[in-house]
This record gives sequence, structure tokens and C-alpha cells, in this order.
Amino acid sequence: GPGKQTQLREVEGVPLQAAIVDNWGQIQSFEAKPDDLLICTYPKSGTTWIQEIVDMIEQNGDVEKCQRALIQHRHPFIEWARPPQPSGVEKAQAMPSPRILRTHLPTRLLPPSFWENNCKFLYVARNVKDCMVSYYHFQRMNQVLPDPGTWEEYFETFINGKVAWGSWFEHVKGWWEVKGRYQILFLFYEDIKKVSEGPFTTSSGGGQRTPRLIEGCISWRQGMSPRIHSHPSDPLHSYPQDPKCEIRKVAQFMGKHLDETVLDKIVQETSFEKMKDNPMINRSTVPKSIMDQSISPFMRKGTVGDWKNHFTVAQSHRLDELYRKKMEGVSIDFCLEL
Ligand code: PPS
Repeated sequence: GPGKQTQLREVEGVPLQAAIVDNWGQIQSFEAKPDDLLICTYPKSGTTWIQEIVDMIEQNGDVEKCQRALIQHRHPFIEWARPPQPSGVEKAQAMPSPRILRTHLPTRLLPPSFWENNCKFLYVARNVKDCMVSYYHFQRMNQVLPDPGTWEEYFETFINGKVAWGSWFEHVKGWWEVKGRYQILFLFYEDIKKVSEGPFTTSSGGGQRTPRLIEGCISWRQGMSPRIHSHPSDPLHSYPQDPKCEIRKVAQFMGKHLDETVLDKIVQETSFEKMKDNPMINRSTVPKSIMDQSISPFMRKGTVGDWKNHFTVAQSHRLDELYRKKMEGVSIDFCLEL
């Protein structure tokens, strides 16, 4: 609530929790290894979801093995710090290779050794409006992040990048721009969501997926689809009508070949409904003094388009304008067929 003792501090203009800033030297000197896979997200963009998908792939669909630890402990969170507990860096150092790690850091704050070692990066982006809504509710319930204030107040804070881990625009843009130079699989929450909702409907039957342009968020999906950057010889090029498409891409990126039955199982086990009831995922063991889930559950709604229940028409237009401005000049090939 409003009594929360939680001030963010800035590193190069990016607000972060104070404990992270206090540990900044250790974070920046983190030694990545060439076989590390780093899960990268802006907060509330599907981190937990992709973590469970990645773990299910890693464990060949063995649900019991995925129950071995709380999800927040399975993949060390690089910048995490809460003394006297071991930091994210220390947890990663104690982990055997090949390691799967995670971060919310924007590209310019990433420990340089990740670039130097040409690590694999798995990035998940989510529509800015839904992301804002999710973050707002998260800050209401999370007692170690600042109180969000009213929705109107939060809107300003968020668009000004004054939330923990900074600007959504800078984050997505930064990771998108390094895409061609590093091993990055760039995914979208909305695409993975299509997966768990079952088979796609086709508009033309001509092998095209239904346009996934999100109404009211004009620039979002245009041109940002990974498909347009693939080469015809790339097995992912055809973008088949396949509900397991995104999960298969992740497996392929991880160098894993899984049977169709295993992929089907992963689709089922990583649905919002399943994950919401999974005590190793839903943060039910986190004390109320850190997350008060009576205010808003960690596994809140898991839908696309909840922003329509929060944004005024004016706010939506303002954000569309801002989106155009902020994302202008980004070297994205616009996908005109959408
Ligand atoms: S965090 O705290 O930054 O790690 O949060 P993160 O996991 O990135 O994002 C939380 C939002 O992702 C939703 N979520 C899911 N959606 C669909 N399917 C599955 N399986 C799933 N798992 C998590 C979660 O509900 C949060 O979104 P909102 O909109 O708040 O419900």
C-alpha cells in the first residue's frame, strides 16, 4: 500500500530497485559462458510463461522434473539482489552449464560478457498496453516495488519510463535492434497466446496465418513478425498453421528435437489455467509482505487485450501517437500484407 518503503534509484537513467543498484559492480562484471541461454524480457511480458516452456523443453516434457524447484529459482535472475540471500549472479555462478538465465535489463545495461561470448538470447515482447496494465496490477500487489498510485498517475509514470527497468520502448527497440548481430530468437506474447488457444483460423486458406494486428495499437505487430526476416531455406519460413509453432521455434533454437506428442503436452501444460494452479509457478509460497495476492494475483488474467478495460480512448490515442514517435526509425521492415 501507500506505506511501502520502496524508492527506485537510477543507473544511467534506468530506474531499478535500490538493492540492484547497490550490487551493480557485481552484476556488470558477471562472467557469461558461451553456452548460456539468456531469457530476456521487459517486466510483465511473459517471463514466467517462457521460463516454463523452456524448462518443459529442457526436461523433454517431464512435468515432475519441472516441479523440482520454484520457477523463480530454476533460472537465476542475473540482476536480482536481496541481501543476505545469494544474489542472482552468485546463483548463476553456482549453476552447472549449460545454464539458462534470465534478465529484465535493457541492452545497454546488460553485462558485457553476454555479448562477448555470443550467448543465445530468447526475447519475448508484449503489446505495450497490456504490459502496462499487467505492471500496474503487479505494482499494486508487490510490496517491494513503489505504489503505482491511480491508473491515471501510473499511465504517466509508465510512459515516461519511470518504472523499474525503465522504458518499454527503449527495451523492445534495443533488443530488436541487436537482432541481426547476435543469436536472438525474438518472440511475441500474443503469438504464444495463439498457441495455447488452439488451432488458428485461416483467412484465405492460402497458408497465411490470420493477421494478428492488435486493434488500437496500430504499429505493434506490423513488421515485427519474425517470419519476415527468415530465408526460404529456413524451416521456419513457411510459418505453418501449427498451434505449436512458437514452442517448436524455441525448441529448435535450443537445439532440441522433440516428438510431436511432447510438443502437444508442452502446449497443454503451459496454458494459463494450468500454470495458475501450479504452486511451483503461481508465487503462492511468496510471503504476503512481498507479494500480497489478495490485492491482485501474480497469475492475474493471462489474456490479450485487457488494456481495453483500463485505457480511456484518449489514453489509447496518446499511446498510439507516442508509439509512432518512439518506434520511428527503428530498422523494422514493415510487413505490408497484414
Ligand atoms: S514478471 O513478474 O515480470 O516475471 O512477470 P511476467 O511473467 O513477465 O508476466 C506476467 C504476465 O504474464 C501472464 N502469464 C501468462 N499468460 C498467458 N499464459 C500463461 N501461461 C501465462 N503465465 C503468465 C501473467 O498472467 C501476467 O499477465 P497479466 O496480464 O497480468 O495476467
